[in-house]
Parts: sequence; structure tokens; C-alpha cells
Amino acid sequence: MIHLYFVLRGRCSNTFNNCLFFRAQSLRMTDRILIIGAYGQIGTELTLALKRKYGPANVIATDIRVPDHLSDEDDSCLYLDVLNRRALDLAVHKYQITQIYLLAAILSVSGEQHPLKTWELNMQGLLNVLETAREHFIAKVFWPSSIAVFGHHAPKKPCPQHTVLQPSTVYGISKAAGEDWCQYYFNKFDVDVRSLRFPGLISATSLPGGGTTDYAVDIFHHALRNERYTCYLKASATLPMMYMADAVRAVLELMDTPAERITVRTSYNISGMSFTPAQLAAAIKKRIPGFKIAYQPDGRQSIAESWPTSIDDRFSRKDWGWSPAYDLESMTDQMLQELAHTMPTLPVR
Ligand code: NAD
Ligand code: AKB
Repeated sequence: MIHLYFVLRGRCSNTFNNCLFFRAQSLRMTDRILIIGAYGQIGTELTLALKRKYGPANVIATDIRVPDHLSDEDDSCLYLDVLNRRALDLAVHKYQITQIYLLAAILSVSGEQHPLKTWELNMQGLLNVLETAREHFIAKVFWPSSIAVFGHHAPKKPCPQHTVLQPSTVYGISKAAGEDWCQYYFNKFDVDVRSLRFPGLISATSLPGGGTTDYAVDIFHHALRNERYTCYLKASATLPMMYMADAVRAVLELMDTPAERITVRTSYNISGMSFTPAQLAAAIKKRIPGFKIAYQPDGRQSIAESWPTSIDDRFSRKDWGWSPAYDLESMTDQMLQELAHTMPTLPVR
């Protein structure tokens, strides 16, 4: 895909002077994508989708843990620590990057074990990317937020787009603050950063790590190994969830939307499905009759109780046409089918 890419961005929202200036972004032959945190749960699938869309040579996948099976010569697989601002600048310059997808973060459960490290990675990582985007005139940035931004005082069912954010975890605090920084960089510096408040993501080709919603993936692995699953949430703990194929499609659709249609510059609510562990266990049992589950709620239950049970995503639907394809039944069918192939090769996390 070769196109002439000449972006004139007009607004300077400087507090002291309301000048109008134009920023001639660049004359480029094609989009060049930098993915940071590419080998995590989302990155594994999003990287493939972006390579299909933009061509493998135009997608630079980076992480601090590079998979063993890729050789050093594979230029599309790089070590990059998002906390190293200089290395980030160099990568953006060297590969003539036009879009950045920042996926590196510590999630809700791990975050409670390492609060300051979580704040450092989630916040400084985002600020490094926003600053790099500003200085290098990056055309678009994607950064995921989470339903963890909501706390006990937000309406639970459904949780509106615009509501009180008093998160209960350091992860949620970092996401809520990150949303404000995204909006600030858009308003102040015209950085076109776009974001989704993802619910718990369920995937067969990659494992989740350190989240409250991880049970919804682990349960499938136990079921397929004919093992009983002990769930760390109550049977009745309803949470919003989404199948990874929907999540990846949402990112691509949001990033393809013309900038003038994006009305939410913090982060969009987005909904897939909502269910309890008991409902998910019942859906699995329908397909694997011998499957057994027990419940032993631990500290993760209190995190789950601080999150909404369903999400009002009307702004996503209206602004960029969001509609999920998977519900509990179709997701369960797909997970069991896909895991039958991928499970033996999945790395342990
Ligand atoms: P993940 O933990 O699976 O992957 C994160 C990746 O970032 C890992 O591969 C890790 O090695 C890498 N990383 C860690 N520190 C890094 C650093 N300093 N520099 C570069 N890379 C580093 O996370 P995920 O589940 O894929 O989530 C990706 C993003 O989506 C995160 O921002 C997360 O908050 C958000 N999100 C995820 C979910 C979900 O259910 N998975 C839900 C809501 C939001
Ligand atoms: C977590 O449970 O921490 C994540 C999330 C919903 O952000 N899956």
C-alpha cells in the first residue's frame, strides 16, 4: 500500500497564545508500525493482524522478552525497553515509524504485588511514548486502558462512558491517569492517541498474565486436560469480557477511523459479553460433560467487586461503528476448537 502521506495538523492549544500553526508531518511511502510489548497476550495476536494489514516488513515487533525461536537477524523482532527513552527515539528514527502501539504494562493482580514498579512502567512507559510521538510527529498512537479505571463508586450495570473514576488498584490508578495524559497530549500537542477500555480478554494463542480476569482463560486449559478447576473468584462474580478476535478487530477499526470522528480522547468504553464463573463453567460443561469446578475466592475477588459487571459502549458504537461478534456460546466453541491445536505449544507464564 503506497500512499502519499502529508499531514497538516492545525491547532496549537498553548495556554499563553492561541496561535494557528501547521505541522507538515512527513512525506512517507507507507505506514511503519512499532509495537511495544509485542509478545504479551494482546501483542501476540495484534502483531499478526498488523503484519497482515501493513506487510511484515512494515511492522516492528518489540518486547523485553524476545521469543527464543527468532534469530538475531530477524529485524522485525527487537529488544526494546519502553523505559529507555533514548532507545525508543532511536527505534522510531531508524525504522521511520508512523504509528506506535504501546502494550507494555503490569496488570491488576501483579500490580498489587509491585505497586511502584507498576506505576513506573505503566506511567513512565506511556509518557515516553507520548513524548516520542510528539517530538517525531508520529501520526497515530494506540494505548489500551481497562475497565480497572472504574471503582466502587461507578455505576455497575451498565457502566457509562463518563462517570466517576476512583480505581481500587494501582493498575487502575495508572490507567485512569494515563487516560488523562492521552487527552492532554491530544489537546495540547495534537498527538493523535486513541484508546479502548478493554474488559478481560480471552485468547487461545496467548496466555494472560497477572490479571483478575485470567481465570476465564485458565479454566479452558484445565477443562481440556480433564482437570478440575479451582476458581479464585466467587461463582457469582460477573465481569465484562471479550474474545481476542473482537479485541484485535476493535483496535484496527478504531485506528482506521478518521480523526474527526473520534470524540472520546481519554479512552472508549467497549463491550463484548458479561458472565459469571458459574455461567462460563456451565457453557464448558455443555461441551465437556465431565468438567468440574470448585470455588475458593481470594484477594482477587475484592478487585473484581470493584469493577463494573457490564459496560455501556454507545460512544464506540456511534463514533466508529463498534459491534462485537462473539458472545459466551460462540466464544466457548471457538476457544475449545482453537485450544485443541495451540495448547500443547503455549509457553508457560
Ligand atoms: P501482557 O502482560 O500479556 O504483555 C505485556 C508485554 O509487555 C509482555 O510481553 C512484557 O514482556 C512486555 N513488557 C513488560 N515490560 C516492558 C518494558 N519495560 N518494555 C517493553 N516491553 C515490556 O499484557 P497484555 O494482556 O497483552 O496487555 C497489553 C495491554 O492491554 C496492557 O496495557 C494492558 O493493561 C491492556 N489490557 C489488557 C487486558 C487483558 O485482559 N489482557 C485488559 C484490559 C487492558
Ligand atoms: C486484568 O484483569 O487486570 C486485565 C484487565 C481487565 O485490565 N485483564
